Amino acid sequence: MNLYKACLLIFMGTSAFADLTLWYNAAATKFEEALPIGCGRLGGMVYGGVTKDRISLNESTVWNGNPGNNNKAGAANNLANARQKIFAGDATGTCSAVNSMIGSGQASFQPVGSLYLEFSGHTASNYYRELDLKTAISKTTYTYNGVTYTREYFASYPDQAIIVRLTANQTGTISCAVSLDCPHGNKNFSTSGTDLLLLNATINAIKFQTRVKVKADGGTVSTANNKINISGANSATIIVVVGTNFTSYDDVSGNQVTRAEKYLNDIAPKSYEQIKTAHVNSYKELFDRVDINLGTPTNDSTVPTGEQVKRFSTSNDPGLVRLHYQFGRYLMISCSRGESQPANLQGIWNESTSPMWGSKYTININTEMNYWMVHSANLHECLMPLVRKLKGMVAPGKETAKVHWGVDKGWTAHHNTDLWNRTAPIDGVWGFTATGGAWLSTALWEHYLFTLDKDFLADVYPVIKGAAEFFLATMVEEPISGKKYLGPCPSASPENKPQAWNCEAYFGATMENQIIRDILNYTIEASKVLNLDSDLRTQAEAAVKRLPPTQIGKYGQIMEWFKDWDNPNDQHRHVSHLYGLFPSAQITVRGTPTLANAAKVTLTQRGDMATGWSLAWKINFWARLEDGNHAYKLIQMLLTPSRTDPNLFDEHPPFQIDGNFGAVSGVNE
Ligand code: FUC
Repeated sequence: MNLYKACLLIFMGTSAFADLTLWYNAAATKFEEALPIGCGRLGGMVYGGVTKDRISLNESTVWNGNPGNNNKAGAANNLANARQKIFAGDATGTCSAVNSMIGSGQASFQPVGSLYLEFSGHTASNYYRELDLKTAISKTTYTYNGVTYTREYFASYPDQAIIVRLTANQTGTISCAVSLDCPHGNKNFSTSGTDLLLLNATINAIKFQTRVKVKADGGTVSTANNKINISGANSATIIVVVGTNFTSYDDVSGNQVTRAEKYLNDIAPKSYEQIKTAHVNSYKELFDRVDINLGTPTNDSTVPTGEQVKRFSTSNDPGLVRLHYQFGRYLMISCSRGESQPANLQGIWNESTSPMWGSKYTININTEMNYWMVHSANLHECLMPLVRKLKGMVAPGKETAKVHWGVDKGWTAHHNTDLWNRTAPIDGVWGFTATGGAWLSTALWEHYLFTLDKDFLADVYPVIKGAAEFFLATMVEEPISGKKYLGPCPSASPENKPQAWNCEAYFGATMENQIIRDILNYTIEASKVLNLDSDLRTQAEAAVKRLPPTQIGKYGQIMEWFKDWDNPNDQHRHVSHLYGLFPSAQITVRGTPTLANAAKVTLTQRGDMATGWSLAWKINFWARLEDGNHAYKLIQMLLTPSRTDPNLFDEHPPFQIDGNFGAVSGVNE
């Protein structure tokens, strides 16, 4: 134990260094060092600054944009032409036809602003900051002028509020100015009475209100210049709530003011201890279900968490793998719960008004990866925000099926969606995969397999069935192989392009065939469980038999495309054609050893090094191939500063949460 830590142990009591704690001896200077708290709908990033603390705030429905679709009118008129060009072997013609079928853009997830706490004149000795995963409480403590100050921060699910608690070991020493900022143009700050601060803001269709209330013991509380001033208090509790007008993807008629008011009125009479106890109990109900023992931690946990990441390549500390694993479970509980929106690319933690990829839902891998772990890590309740979203995507997805694919059966979503449940293909030909909705829907069947909850299955069956019906209505017979396979067309392998064809779109990309196989089979199975739709079942059974099989190419690899176009030097981050190996189970070491060997060839050709989420996917692949050493090698590549931040956020780069969640799934595998 080093001297610094020994001092702190005496200073704080032993709990500070108990396990499952992220800890630091300096305030965060950037997002990647700040500590995330969240209760599903609300998120905060805690910086722990001494003279000026900052908690940046998010609410899961604060997005830009407006309700409405992003379909391109008349897109389906180009479909026959695109297919004709594909079957005529005209790549240029294919790309130009598919290009004319791309819809318009999508909205992006937006910050609410930040809460600031100013402690004029403070400097710190014995500074310490932590996030305790066992309680979901972050803490900052330091000594100034002989007084030890402590701040606790958490986001309460039962009370739907972010709480900051200020205490000190001497009475009457807490003085602090509390304020808000907001990066949006259309906003208004005000105060009410002596203890309430309000922010009203509008971003396109979304209106939100933030309310900050201070309750102090002793001293005085007053308002001036849009700040709440606490002076000479013994302790103080700061309560932050946010209400928005968002009701559903097509309804923004809610009242943000009455919602914010209600959250605050409900929590106002409660004591800090009551609020904290309710929070801890509700969190532990989910978190405490799972722990993992990977061996005795090395004494590496005597250095701050960011240092542990730096040292992992030599320390191989099982304690850090466990911490990272449990941090992933913590993040899921904190960003996908109850009435919240599902975890987006950054979970719920975003400070930028122009975040990378809109901090939205990329559904050609990333959102699915977020949720791989919910069942295996025993957090199945956390799937519910995604379940609700999927139900809400059916109607927009039916419209996209009509406008882009000319069918009035089923629903589809392409490679991205947003708060408004937009489902059209966007960005370019490389985004032309119609299996986004079907892939997401596989999580619904998986939920049934884990819970055997028939009521749940009956409730979500229209989503699963609709995803299958779309393909039954749109798949075409190919005249290329002589085998008359039935498959999706045009079809792309996410974001990758075969050099030999020079267009992303073709017939029957392997991943799309595999996803369709799953969604048809799940529909067949679900219809049997529920004793429904025997005609549809017969149709699906016939179609499954005609899907192109997963093929092995000239290098012994799994073929990414319908033709043997793979380049053995292609190190593309998407390994889409191994969907069949993971998350699906179409390729297994014992069931389909030849395909499993081919998957190994593909993974070897693709190489190990990749973006954060791609590394995480590869952990799952190698685990499924029953090669634990290779899976561990990828964990080593992930737990390094270029891929794991000091706060353990995964780096694509930039921060993208799928790598955190995908790694949890990988450890479970
Ligand atoms: C897909 C990936 C990128 C990134 C983005 C959010 O487009 O190919 O690497 O993760 O999603």
